[in-house]
Order: sequence, then structure tokens, then C-alpha cells
Amino acid sequence: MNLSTSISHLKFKSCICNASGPKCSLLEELQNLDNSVSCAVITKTSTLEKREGNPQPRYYDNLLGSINSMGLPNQGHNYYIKHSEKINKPYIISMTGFSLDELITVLTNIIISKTNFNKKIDGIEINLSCPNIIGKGQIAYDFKELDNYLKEICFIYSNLLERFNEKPILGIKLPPYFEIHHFETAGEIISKYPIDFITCINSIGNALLVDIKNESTVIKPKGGIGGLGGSYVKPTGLSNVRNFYLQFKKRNRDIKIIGCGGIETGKDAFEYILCGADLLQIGTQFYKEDVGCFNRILKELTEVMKYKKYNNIDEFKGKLKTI
Ligand code: RRO
Repeated sequence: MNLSTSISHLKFKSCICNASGPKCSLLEELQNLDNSVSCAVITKTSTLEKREGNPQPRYYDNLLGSINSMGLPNQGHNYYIKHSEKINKPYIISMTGFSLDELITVLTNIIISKTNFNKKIDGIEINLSCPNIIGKGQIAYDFKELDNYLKEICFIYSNLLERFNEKPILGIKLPPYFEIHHFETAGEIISKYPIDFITCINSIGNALLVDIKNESTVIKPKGGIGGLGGSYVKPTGLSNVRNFYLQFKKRNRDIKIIGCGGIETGKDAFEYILCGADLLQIGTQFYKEDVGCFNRILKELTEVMKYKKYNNIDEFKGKLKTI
């Protein structure tokens, strides 16, 4: 059974890795992922400076999923550059900025660490969809901003890496969209730019879970409002993957799709690939189960594929039938 996949020139031994978010902030956590069967190591979204994040409690989960308002706690982007050498598999730095200028500074530093100092950075996932920044909206919900950010990001990326052979793969992490015309507009904007992948979806922003016993919220920041993940969001994640798959197909664009949102079993993984995902990320379930989830989900996916007589993921990727 072949579960490998690739994005541009970067090859992955399997199609399942961690999502940026849980347990990928500290070196020990990144090494824990490196020693697991996760096919890549993705860092917590990093910023220009180190951040403590929002007040605690800021994460809660139940049987159906999770809610978080972490507020981007991370060690600062230089930490993730510095420790890249210690990771032995595809290493993808997730990053963002609180303004376009700041984002470009972080991006430039990461790229220069690769071109000038040969740091082992295999990919960059730019997070345009953090739902938990107090007083700020999600960039990718503002289409004019999305277009402008992508223009600047791709300008910097192409210029700095012009003559560099093994470019880090470049992608963006998107929020869930809920309107067909939003898929159309986002699809049209993204298709204009030379990015390698999109990751969809980030958590569903501004959700609220209630603790009935205490008649209270379950997390502290923003009056209990936070990003929803886990099973709650799987149908939304599947729809986003499917809609972007169709958008890129229609426009003849080979932009790979990383599916994320409520993957707990091999069956969930199969569904995402059937909808068009090339690679899958596990967030909430990784938080709950730790690195054992990668092996288990891969084993379960192998069972589903065996039963259906598929030998590799390309045989059913994107081939969802409509009735
Ligand atoms: O740190 C967070 O609060 C956070 C981020 Br950056 C994100 O992209 N998605 C999320 O659910 N939480």
C-alpha cells in the first residue's frame, strides 16, 4: 500500500501530519513529532516576537471537538528557524504577522535563513485565518486584503528565491467559507498566484460552548468565544476542500489542498481525500491522543483502501461522485 504524497518537489512518506496549533510550540514537542510517523513537522504559527497568548483557560474539548482561544502563544519565529536543523523530516514553519509589514519581515527572515544560511526549512504555511486575536478579524475574510497580502507575499518569495533550486513550498491557511460565491471569489484570487498549497480549514471562528453545570463559558478570553475544531467542523472542512478542489480544477491550476478539520479515523481521512485533499492535518485528535493518532489513522486508512482495492491515494483523490 502506498500512502505517500507530494506538494511540488517535496515528497512526504505518508499523507498525514500534525496541524499547526496543538503541541508544536516547543523543541521537545517538535522532536516528539519528528520521532513519530507524522509525515511532516509543522510548527505553531509563529510571529515576529515571542508571545504568551491569551489568558487561561483557553482550550477545552469534549467528545465532539474543541474550542480554543490561545491567542498565538509561540516562541517567536527565530526559535523555529534556529531549531530547524534538529528536524529530520519535511519541516514546515507556520507564520503570520499583525500587519502586512510585520508578516513580510517574518517571511523575509525565514527565506533568508534558507538562502544565506542553508537552514532546513522545507515549507512555509502562512496563516491568514487566526480567529482569536482580540480586536482583529481574519485576513482571508477580507478579499481585498487577501489579494493584497498574496501579491506582496509572492513578490517577496519570487524575488528572494529567484535563483534558488529547492524552494521551500509555499502555502496559506484559510478560514472556512460558507457561501458558494465566496469559494468563487477566493478561488479566483488564489489562482492568480504561484502558491503550492492551501490548507483548509482553520477552526470555525467565534463559536461558543457552554458549561451547563456551572452555567458558564468553558474558556476565558473574549467572553468564552473561540475557534471550533474536531467533529463539529468536519462537514464544513469537507465542503471547503471539495469547493476549492473544483475551483482549481476549473481554472486548470495545480494548487494542492491540505485538508484539516475533524479527522479522527481512517474513514474521515478517506472522505477528505475523496473530496480532493492531497495531504491531511490532525489538530484536535492529536491534542487528545498524542502521536499515536498518526499510526492509528494511517492503519485505518490502509484498511479502508484495502477493502476498496485501492493501492495509492491518487486512485480516488478528488473522485467524489455526486448523485
Ligand atoms: O493561537 C490561536 O489562538 C489559534 C490560531 Br493562531 C489559529 O490559527 N487557529 C486557532 O484556532 N487558534
